[in-house]
Amino acid sequence: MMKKKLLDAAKAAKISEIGFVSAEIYYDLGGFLKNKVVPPFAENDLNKRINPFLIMEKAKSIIVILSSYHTNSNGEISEYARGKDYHIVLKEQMRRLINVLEKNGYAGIDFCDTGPLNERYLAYCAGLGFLGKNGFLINETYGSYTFIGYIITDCMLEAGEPMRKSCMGCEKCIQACPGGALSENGVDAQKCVSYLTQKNGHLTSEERDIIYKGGSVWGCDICQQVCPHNKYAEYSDIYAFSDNLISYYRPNERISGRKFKKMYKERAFAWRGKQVLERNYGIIHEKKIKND
Ligand code: B12
Ligand code: SF4
Ligand code: SF4
Repeated sequence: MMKKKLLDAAKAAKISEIGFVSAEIYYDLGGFLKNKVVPPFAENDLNKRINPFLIMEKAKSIIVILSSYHTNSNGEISEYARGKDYHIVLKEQMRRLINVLEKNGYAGIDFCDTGPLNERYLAYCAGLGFLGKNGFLINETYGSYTFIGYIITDCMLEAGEPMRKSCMGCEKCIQACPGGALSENGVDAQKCVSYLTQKNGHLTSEERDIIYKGGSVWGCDICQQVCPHNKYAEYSDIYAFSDNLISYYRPNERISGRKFKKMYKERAFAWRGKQVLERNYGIIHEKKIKND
């Protein structure tokens, strides 16, 4: 009954996929994470990363959503950041599910990207996809071009089944990665273009070189572009991700840092500010400029 209502609301909100996980302490994830370096932007406290009861004491289930952002576009801004900021979009989508929960006397707390639990793990457990050697949760319809969000709720919902399969294992992603960030151990964030284009402060010459090789002013899509599982990935039908795209950024001296923030306040590429973006632009275009 509740599931049907949630599935209907998810369809109306254009959520690409929805799944369910039981709320428990995820000891298997804990064992996996304890041997990994905590990457920048991730929660440091291992207990918080595996325990949903620290967020909602009476949690029974977790609703996991995928929202596809793939479009037929090219550019120097990574695909995930070309449309409206995904934090805003998924929050709005999840609000519609929380309304259904609340109308029926239940509570829901939503997260996308910034919460402590590991989102790829939750999506995997919910049966929404399998894991790639590039680190991604790969969905059979939308490939890896999806954002993940989750709602912790006190409503009991029957959990899904993990797919228990993994990617084709061709290793094209490992070979193509410009920073050599991918290995059997997963992603080394310190060598990942995506992280380096978001890093502020000083960059070493090696780090600048990795950004140059990546050729992107923000984020990186290379390990997704080469993946055979993305060959037939469906395009997004979520208007916020398919329309009004910004795929290139050019430095503009006439725009102040404050104006930049205002202009791009709903864009995920703008959170580090104008200087970082223009630094990246300089790095990827510097050789071209020198040769002109
Ligand atoms: C920190 C972070 C980063 C860091 C570090 C990336 C990394 N791979 O660790 C940086 C800045 C580099 C980054 C980059 C990107 N990120 Co990021 N990032 C995160 C964040 C906030 C935490 C990730 C984390 O804890 N990493 C630690 C490692 C160990 O975990 P993991 O790779 O997330 O997932 C592992 C576990 O889930 C485990 N696992 C999965 N299933 C199972 C099952 C069992 C039984 C076990 C034991 C383990 C297990 O295997 C996974 C792969 O190693 C998450 C949001 C979140 N809270 O989860 C988003 C997230 C992973 N990022 C996302 C995206 C979109 C990106 C970029 C594509 C952005 C871009 N285009 O530039 C790149 C992709 C780089 C890559 N190849 O992974 C999406 C991924 C969506 C998807 N379909 O997979 C997420 C989920 C955000 C979101 N809400 O959608 N990111
Ligand atoms: S996002 Fe780019 S740099 Fe990071 S692991 Fe993938 S290919 Fe390598
Ligand atoms: S490129 Fe190959 S090895 Fe990498 S995730 Fe895709 S199928 Fe797996």
